Amino acid sequence: MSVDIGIIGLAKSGKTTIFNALTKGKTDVGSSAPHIGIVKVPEPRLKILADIFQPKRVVPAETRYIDIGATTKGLVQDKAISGEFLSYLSNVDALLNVVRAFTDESIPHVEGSLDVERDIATIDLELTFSDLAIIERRLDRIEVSLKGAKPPEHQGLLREQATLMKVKAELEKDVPLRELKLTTDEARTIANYQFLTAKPLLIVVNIGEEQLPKAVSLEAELNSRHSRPKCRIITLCGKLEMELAQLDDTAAEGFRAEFGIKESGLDRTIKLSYELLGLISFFTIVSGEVKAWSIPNGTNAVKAAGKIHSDMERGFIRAEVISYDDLVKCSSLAEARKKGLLRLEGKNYIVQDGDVITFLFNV
Ligand SMILES: Nc1nc2c(ncn2[C@@H]2O[C@H](COP(=O)(O)OP(=O)(O)OP(=O)(O)O)[C@@H](O)[C@H]2O)c(=O)[nH]1
Ligand SMILES: [Mg+2]
Repeated sequence: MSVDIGIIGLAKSGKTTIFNALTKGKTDVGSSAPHIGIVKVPEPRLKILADIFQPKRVVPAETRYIDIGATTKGLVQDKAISGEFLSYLSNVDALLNVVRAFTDESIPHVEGSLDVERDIATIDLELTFSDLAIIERRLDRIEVSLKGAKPPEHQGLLREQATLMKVKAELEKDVPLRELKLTTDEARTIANYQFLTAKPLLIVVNIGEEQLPKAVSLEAELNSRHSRPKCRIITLCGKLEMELAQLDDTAAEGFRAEFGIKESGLDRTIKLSYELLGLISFFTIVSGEVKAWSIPNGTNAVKAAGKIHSDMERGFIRAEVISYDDLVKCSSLAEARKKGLLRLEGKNYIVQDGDVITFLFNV
């Protein structure tokens, strides 16, 4: 299963531009159908491993970005996100809200003026409305079901009702679900609904080229105001990043230096989404291929094997593991083996970021 990130935002905030930059794509800006693009997760350790192993192929981990092409007008229907967009959004793992900060007389802002804080709040409110609408519908249905329910079912319905009432009260106080501390039981109930305010949120403030010199201080200021759980904020210039994404790496590096941009805005966005989702990387080196894989922090070895192939999960025997740092120090697996740095781990071993793993399995 891939990691999916849904791009949202007000009309003409630069969603498709940033989608193109991230995916190095050439989708027409202005076109509105949902677009799906694959992004390779930047991973400097892959290059070092490739230098050591000289593989035939290097395969980075991937994240999917989905530009659902919705605007506020399309998004809000009876104060709730309409069905078609909601079906895309409820399946993503995180949301990326593009907020316009660039000025351009020829592209009127939907709200008539530029106001980053207002636009962030508008989208937050939309997500909240969407969740509240789902909760209200479900509460109505529970009310009806309770009338005819037998005791065991009755209990379950009452528990669900209590959980939904609790989160509804929080949403009404403008607290997104991602910030709530829930019991395991409550969290399980909530997970079934795939609420939008429960998803980690990355806010991308899309600045104009003329604002680039102030980008760092602007970002620090925004961060101080928006440092909330499971939420990150970043500034980047969508238009410039989209242009740079079409160049080769060396040329792009040169332009970045000219603009005083230290690190690619896209690499930062991808890394932040990764962090926000609590993802880590492990590596495999098999038949001439060095590959990186993404898994949620806390995944055990057998589940990690399943990420590669369901057969490997089913027939899992053992995992032979070495940390990236140890491997780099030894500069070959044979040398690491001699030094006793390769460990044999079982199903329940919790995979660590940077582990290099060989899975042993039955088919
Ligand atoms: N000057 C400037 N223009 C930008 C920037 N980002 C996007 N634009 C322009 O703003 C317009 C809208 O950009 P899109 O990427 O299509 O925005 P969108 O949010 O996908 O728009 P809709 O899908 O129609 O809601 C286009 O003409 C872009 O070229 C930027 O950083 N600077
Ligand atoms: Mg668009």
